[in-house]
Amino acid sequence: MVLLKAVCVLKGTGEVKGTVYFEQEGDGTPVKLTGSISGLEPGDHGFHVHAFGDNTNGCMSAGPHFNPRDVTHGGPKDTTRHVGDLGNVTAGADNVAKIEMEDSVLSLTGPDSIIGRTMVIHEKADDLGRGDNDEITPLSVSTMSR
Ligand SMILES: [Cu+2]
Ligand SMILES: [Zn+2]
Repeated sequence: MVLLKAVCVLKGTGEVKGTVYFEQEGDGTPVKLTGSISGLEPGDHGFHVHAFGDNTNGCMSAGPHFNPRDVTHGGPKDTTRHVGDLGNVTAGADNVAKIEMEDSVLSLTGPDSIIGRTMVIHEKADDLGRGDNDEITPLSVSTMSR
């Protein structure tokens, strides 16, 4: 099986920047995400894949969360969630969020592929569908590539 790889270089407003690497052993296997994002306020920040690769105008052009099955928003561990729902990343006192997660819903291949879509890191935390904070200010929107 060929190891699939992708990378997203995040360049945000102000100081926010980072790199996220994606690896997957093939269709139907979990995707490993590693990397880090710096320049963040300490605390939780919403982290999603949005539907379109157009990052020219923030979430206006990147569209809603990538949601090929047309279901409701959730957290990464919920059975009902958008494919693009990765929940939150947490920045420490050094303003850096280390990314080390595995996700079995999104993919680098097939109908749930996130390649060519947009990764968004938000100013505020994602309430994972349990509250009413809907779309939150993006700090960085960057297109994923192989
Ligand atoms: Cu988002
Ligand atoms: Zn969502």
